[in-house]
Amino acid sequence: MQYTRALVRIPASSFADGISSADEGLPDVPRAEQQHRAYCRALVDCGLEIATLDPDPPHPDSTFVEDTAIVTARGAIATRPGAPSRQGEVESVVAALRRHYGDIARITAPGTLDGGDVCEADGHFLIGHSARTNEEGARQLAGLLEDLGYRASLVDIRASTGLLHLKTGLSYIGDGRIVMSAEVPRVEAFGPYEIIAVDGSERYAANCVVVNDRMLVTQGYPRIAATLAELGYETIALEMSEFRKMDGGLSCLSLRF
Ligand code: CIR
Repeated sequence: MQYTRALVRIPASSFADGISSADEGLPDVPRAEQQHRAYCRALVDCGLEIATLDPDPPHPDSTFVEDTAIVTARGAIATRPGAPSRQGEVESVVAALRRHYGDIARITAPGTLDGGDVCEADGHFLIGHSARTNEEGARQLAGLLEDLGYRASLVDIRASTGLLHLKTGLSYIGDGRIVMSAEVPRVEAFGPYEIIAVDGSERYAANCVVVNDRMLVTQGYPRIAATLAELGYETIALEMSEFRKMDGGLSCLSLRF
């Protein structure tokens, strides 16, 4: 799908107070802001018009806007994030999306769902059942997507404790291909796809983002970069050190539509 817009949010001054399981130290906020600016420039280079939300200091994880909504060519759905500290991030994103979408459907209690658990592969949505997205949330989303004419499959990743979200471990890169780390269970839902395996030493690089004719990848992962170059993808490598410290990857930093 060709994207024309992206929604992002500048990291908050409180960014270092967010949730993290990474044992990599605290992020440097000015450096995170700098990396975020480079990320936004890359999206502009991919042809997108960017809407930027102001920082939201009461919500330290709010720069990870991907978790708050599912945006598709046919409609948008507001999520109900699994971490209670993140549920207050949703309304300001919904207000911004209203400029582009009519009615925005919602995941409702007791369902929980993080956008990082949702991967669109050309009209088929893979939905991770994770520590953040419960079965009720995943089923609500599948139903809402089916109402929009899409198909959906659930992928249970609860046993893969190294994966915060489904997209921590995989990315759909077009042409029927999924880039995937070894931590993702090889379930039937992946049957139709060609799997591009990410080396164990480069598992963070499994989260990458195709934007129109280019692909955003994380800098510093030469094996997957070489594989993607061989397959003919034009990549833009971005430094993500400060977001990695907070368990975030490239896809988490924007909603693209
Ligand atoms: C969190 O734990 O919610 C944030 N620190 C990281 C969220 C990353 N989001 C994503 O992978 N979609």
